[in-house]
Amino acid sequence: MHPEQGSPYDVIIIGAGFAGLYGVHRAARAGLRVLGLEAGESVGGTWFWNRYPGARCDVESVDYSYSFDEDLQQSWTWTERFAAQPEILSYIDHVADRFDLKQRYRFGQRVTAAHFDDSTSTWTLGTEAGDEYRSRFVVFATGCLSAPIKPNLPGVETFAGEELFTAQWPEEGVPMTGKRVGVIGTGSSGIQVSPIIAREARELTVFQRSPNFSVPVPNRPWTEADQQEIRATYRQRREKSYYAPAATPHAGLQTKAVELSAAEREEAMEDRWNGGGVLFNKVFPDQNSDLTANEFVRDFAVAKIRAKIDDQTVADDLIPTDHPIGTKRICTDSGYYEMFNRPNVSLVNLRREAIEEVTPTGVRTANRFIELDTLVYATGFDAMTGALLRIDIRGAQDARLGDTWADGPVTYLGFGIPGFPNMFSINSVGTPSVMANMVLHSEQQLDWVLALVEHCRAQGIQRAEVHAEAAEKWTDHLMEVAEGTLFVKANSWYMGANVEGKKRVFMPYIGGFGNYRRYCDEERDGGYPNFELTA
Ligand code: N01
Repeated sequence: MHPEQGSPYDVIIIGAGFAGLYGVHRAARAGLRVLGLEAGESVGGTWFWNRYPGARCDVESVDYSYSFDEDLQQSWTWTERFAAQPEILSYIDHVADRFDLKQRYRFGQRVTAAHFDDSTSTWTLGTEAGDEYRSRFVVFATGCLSAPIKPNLPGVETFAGEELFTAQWPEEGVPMTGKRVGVIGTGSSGIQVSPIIAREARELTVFQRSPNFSVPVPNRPWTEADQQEIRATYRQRREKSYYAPAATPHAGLQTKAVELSAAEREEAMEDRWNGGGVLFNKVFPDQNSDLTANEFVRDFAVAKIRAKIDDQTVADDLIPTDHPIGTKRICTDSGYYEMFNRPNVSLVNLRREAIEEVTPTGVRTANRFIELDTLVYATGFDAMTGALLRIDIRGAQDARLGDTWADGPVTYLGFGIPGFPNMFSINSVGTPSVMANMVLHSEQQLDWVLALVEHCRAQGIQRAEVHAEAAEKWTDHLMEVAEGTLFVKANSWYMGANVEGKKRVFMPYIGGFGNYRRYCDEERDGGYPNFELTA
């Protein structure tokens, strides 16, 4: 290790995505001695890594952007209703330059170890490059979906063709013309990338283990009139979002599906389907808790999907039957189902014919051998806990986070973990995060954590640690809220079900961003009653 000289930082923030970047800005503005560490070579986080063609956000661009600076908000112009990855990345880059944040970061520094020193109440962080940094507080803004998984298929290392990951797509892009391409995985990433590949490739084979529901993204350029309207009403838009269930200004219907007439339900679903993005998951207030309400939504979606596909036997394979609609993340696509009408695209249903092995030249299933030049893995992430647990994190008395969380993750409001003083995790287990607009969520998270850091500095507090009972209570509450919904019925990544051996617990807080925010406000305004603050 090469320890950095000098006194420890007040706070080190790991990650240069939406959360980390805002945190570094917010901390610097508060006069804290702050350092950012980032594994990538530049800013962007999720949007730095996930450069696959077709990557696009499912929250409207004007909402999925920072609100902390009115000049920034008024001066940036989003070109499309749902922004694509290059535009989001250039926005993040613009923010980093505008607030001069890159100079506060060390890039290419993947943190591999974080150890707390009981005697000095400081953290020492070690990186893959062999460098070492010390800080009073550490903030893990390491992302919810940032630890990609490569499936453990027989022969997977032998493939001699081109191997690509949606989560680590080459910056320079990859030509697909004339190639025989296989895509493994039909979650949001696979569903977005496949139609683009299909347009170029000689042949595309989609390997599907579980189908997902997808809603078409009704993208369009913002017009000049839209731009003016957005600028004039931005503040109100944000005010509506700050305590809204999903941190966007869109409120769902208040009337339960079961209390509406068939015609009213149909109209509401048509409206939300056309609205696109993740909104279709929130047509009715009882849709995610009542199976009858959920069935209305499901039947509507199934009819829409069937209408797009010529061959109804292919449609049978593409329509999920194993989970209530929305209990796995609803995907958003541009021509996914229609793609299966193309002569160069075929679907392999792995439930009927599992992959037996990957060979140097292709994939062998139970029924056939498919020759491939390129194999794309869109196989998901060790969500929410993966990025933290891939780091050797040791808290007070050398306790390992992996051991502490062996029976499932325990946090208080997502931020605090008992036994891990002066450490905060952001957008973590126990927060609405993935269920909400991540950008406003990230602002809320960093505002809260850095207010606590500032409080500690002002009061001469050297050690802040959450009480174990508070974390247990919050974790129980989290599960209790989830158990009142249909979400616990699906084998989703929300439940940790996509990772072998991972404890099955519902990880996000499903009680809504506004409610969650009120809990956080109460803790802060009450002087942090659930934290042990030691001078
Ligand atoms: O990952 P996923 P993702 N053999 O876990 C399959 C966000 N996001 O990267 O379901 C064969 O959803 C796996 O099959 P199964 C969004 O929150 C948003 O697509 O485990 N298949 C599944 O089909 C999203 O939910 C956007 O049976 C294997 C797929 O791989 C989250 O990120 C865009 C396999 C993984 O799907 C994750 O999405 C992209 C194996 N061994 C991402 N292992 C937007 O639109 C795994 N699979 C904003």
